[in-house]
Amino acid sequence: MPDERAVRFTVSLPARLMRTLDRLRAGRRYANRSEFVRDLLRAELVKEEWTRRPGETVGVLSLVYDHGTRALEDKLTDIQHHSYRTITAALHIHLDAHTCLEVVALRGSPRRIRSVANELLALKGVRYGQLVPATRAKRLT
Ligand code: NI
Repeated sequence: MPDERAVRFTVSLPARLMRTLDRLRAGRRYANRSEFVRDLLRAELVKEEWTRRPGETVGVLSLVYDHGTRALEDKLTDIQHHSYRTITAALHIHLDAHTCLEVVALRGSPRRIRSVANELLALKGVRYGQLVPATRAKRLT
């Protein structure tokens, strides 16, 4: 982490909004407002990375699917092999006799990651899935 001095500044908020800030901070177990506000700003930077900045980023896709759906595992594997440059790792968990959870790590442009994720999510037999944008954290400090 670069050695950069913290800068203090004063923020004025309506009392009600300040109570909301403290409620959210406490609910998410932050010990102080500064660390909470820093992470809110970092979350905005990740959003910006995924919407406005060119270049490579990373994401995590979860997939829950029925192990018994005909040819689904073959299709999932085919797509993952075809997209081997984008999919860096996959973890398969057998949740019960019929249901699988797969966690897939993706790397590439936001557009490419979304495209591969959507291809996997759209397969028949995938019951639930969610792409979670992550970051290479180049601009978060
Ligand atoms: Ni399984």
